[in-house]
Amino acid sequence: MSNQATLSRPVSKVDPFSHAFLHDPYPYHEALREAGPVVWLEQYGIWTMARHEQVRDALTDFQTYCSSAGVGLSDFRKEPPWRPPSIILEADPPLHTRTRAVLTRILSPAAIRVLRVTFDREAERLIDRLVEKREFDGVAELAEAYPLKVFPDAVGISEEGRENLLPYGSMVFNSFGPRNELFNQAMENAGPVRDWIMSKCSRAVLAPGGLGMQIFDAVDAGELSEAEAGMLVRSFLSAGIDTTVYGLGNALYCLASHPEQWKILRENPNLIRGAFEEVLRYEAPVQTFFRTTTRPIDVGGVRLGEGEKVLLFLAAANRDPRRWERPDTFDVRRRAAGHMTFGTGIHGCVGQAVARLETEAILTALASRVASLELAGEPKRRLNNTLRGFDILPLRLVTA
Ligand code: OVV
Repeated sequence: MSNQATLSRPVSKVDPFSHAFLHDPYPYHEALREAGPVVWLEQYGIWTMARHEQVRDALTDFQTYCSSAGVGLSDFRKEPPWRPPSIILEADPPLHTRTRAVLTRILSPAAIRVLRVTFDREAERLIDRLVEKREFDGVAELAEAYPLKVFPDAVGISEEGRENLLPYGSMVFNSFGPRNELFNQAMENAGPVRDWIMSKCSRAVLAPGGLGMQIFDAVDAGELSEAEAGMLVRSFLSAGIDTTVYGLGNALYCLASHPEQWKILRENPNLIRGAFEEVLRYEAPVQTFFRTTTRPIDVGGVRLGEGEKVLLFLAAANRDPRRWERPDTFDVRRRAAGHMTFGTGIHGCVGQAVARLETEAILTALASRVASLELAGEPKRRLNNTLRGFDILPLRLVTA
């Protein structure tokens, strides 16, 4: 006979990867938060956490909630991963500690200050062009165009073939979900896309001085093997593009659809940094990550077993009324620090300063030139098993 906790565990029939959920997740988030501190998803036979306290606690307890069994639905101990696991994202200490130290150094505040010069100049150039154009697609012409220029340049990869970067990101982030239609679509051209990515990860093809070559410098210093360095370049190319594309797109959407908030930013450009944090809280470009339990654990009176998958709803934690006042209000003056979109703990986003740099560069260039930022048509969503954002975002810029 099952024990009391098992009998009383909260359950839900929702599919967090269905089109209905991905189109408008917020009512489902609320239902999952209200169902309990941890909820059993019958459809997948996994747990989920949607409250801020439990999501944060799980992310902080890397010994109980491990990453080495994969941070998607698939359990690497039960089925082979679709690609060799990331040696930072899908790793636990001590491997994670060693690889993380290298990327933390390469993405340090001093390194970001060096990047800022180029990132600001490229943002100004692009915004000048778009201001002249007046109407354009905020996804293809801005949210994609800018990260696809500045980040691969910073890593130091060739111009040729960069059109493979977004399809690869789509593969990576859809693969954290179930083998559904979104996954299958993303994987349609997987072979050539994966081969191109891997061909860009070796010492021989990376520009001297770039973020990629700096990883290989750590080989010479005895911190990594040559193969590990290539795998960390792969991590840059996996994690560094789509995340910022969706984040920048969501920032443009939030500001275009809240004109009073855009006005506040124009009048107080010092609020731009906090405004991006609010975008990340309110429309999280990364909605979820999984962990796997390494031992039985009690969560708010509910017993989880060992080796169980737990879906952490970062985006639901970001709107938990237990943590936030007026959680469903987009407010650029809010103190949004504490949102879970970059995660937290030892796996907290190592590239978050690059993400902030990119968005601040674009929003600063916009705020100094543009009086109004308007939707010029109906935005269209691009669904993804992990990411939330747009396929098309018609925008109109009116100069000051
Ligand atoms: C944070 C993140 C997302 C996707 C891929 C990776 C990391 C990676 O390390 O490959």
